[in-house]
Amino acid sequence: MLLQHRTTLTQYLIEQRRRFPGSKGDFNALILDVALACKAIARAVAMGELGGLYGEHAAEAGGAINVQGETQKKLDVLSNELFIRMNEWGGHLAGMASEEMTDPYQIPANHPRGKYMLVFDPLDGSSNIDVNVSVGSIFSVLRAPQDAIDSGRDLIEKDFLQTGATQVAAGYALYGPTTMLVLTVGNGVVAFTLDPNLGEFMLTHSALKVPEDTQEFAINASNSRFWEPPIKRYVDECLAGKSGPRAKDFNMRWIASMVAEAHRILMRGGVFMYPRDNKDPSKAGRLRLLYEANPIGMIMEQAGGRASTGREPMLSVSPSGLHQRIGLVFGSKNEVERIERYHSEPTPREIDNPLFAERTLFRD
Ligand code: AFP
Repeated sequence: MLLQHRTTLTQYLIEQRRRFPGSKGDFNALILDVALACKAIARAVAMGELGGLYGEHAAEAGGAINVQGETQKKLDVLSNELFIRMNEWGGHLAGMASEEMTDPYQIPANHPRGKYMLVFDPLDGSSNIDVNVSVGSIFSVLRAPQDAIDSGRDLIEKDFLQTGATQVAAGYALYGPTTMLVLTVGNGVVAFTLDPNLGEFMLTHSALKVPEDTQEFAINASNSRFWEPPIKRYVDECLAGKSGPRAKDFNMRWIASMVAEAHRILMRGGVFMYPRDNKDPSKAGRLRLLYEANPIGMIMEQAGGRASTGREPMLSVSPSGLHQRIGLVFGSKNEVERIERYHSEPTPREIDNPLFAERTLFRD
């Protein structure tokens, strides 16, 4: 690969920064620190069993030395530590929040504090680690409240409870056959592929757009008995294919690693559903709003797709808690809008009239 024909992540960020002449470069430096954390996680994931970093068994791996020179840790805990270590010292953050930490992470007193907040799921899909299926990291950048920026005070949960529409940037790293970084800074969606020889993220996809239509849906069908009627109606119509109301056949995918699903949808369209269901009525969904649904939602909307709870746009949801769960539907705009429409209209009662049964000339 000839470097002179490629744009690096650093170059892309500097070119984007020129839109804001007054900016000091803090934001760019933050994104580069996040990218470094993702590169370190990519190396740890790539080591797999050789690094003794696999999921539940890590503790019994005999305490082998991990990539940080510390006692062995589960990979998702190590990924969290990498995000913290790479981002706490730069002076760009007022604080952080992570799926792996109950409370907000306060920037240590020996480091300066900045104006952004970093919210992340350091390793999403980690139940796939031991079976070598793609996993990812998801991150969201918010602006800290002005009083926190002015005073340098510790952050509290409430500071993070901003709607997804206020995100300054969002992205994910995908640890797959290649390591990729997908990013939006509010001006469309771009993707970088890690050149392992240079250790640089190189721009490989600019102006990514989610196709507005699709014939591919993703949902964990084993939960179908718990779905609400609008989701059941949508999936049944997809399964009915050409002979049903959609008059076209659909394909189904379920990787159980949302970052991999999101990337497939970003590249070729599709619709992802992890809806609120009645499997566990105490849970408003499986996925988390602040560090999964909102960042993926910003990426999808910036790429011309759509992200929704099924009933309202994801990015307008007012968060009620740092680890709030929520039902999530995202992907091709026309499909997500159809699902929202099904949630807003009465579900046609089950039509079991024989007149509507499958017609056949051949007796059983
Ligand atoms: P893990 O991080 O626990 O593997 O969960 C992954 C995830 O949050 C998301 O990435 C998947 O889309 C979803 O859960 C898979 O859920 P099911 O295991 O219920 O299919």
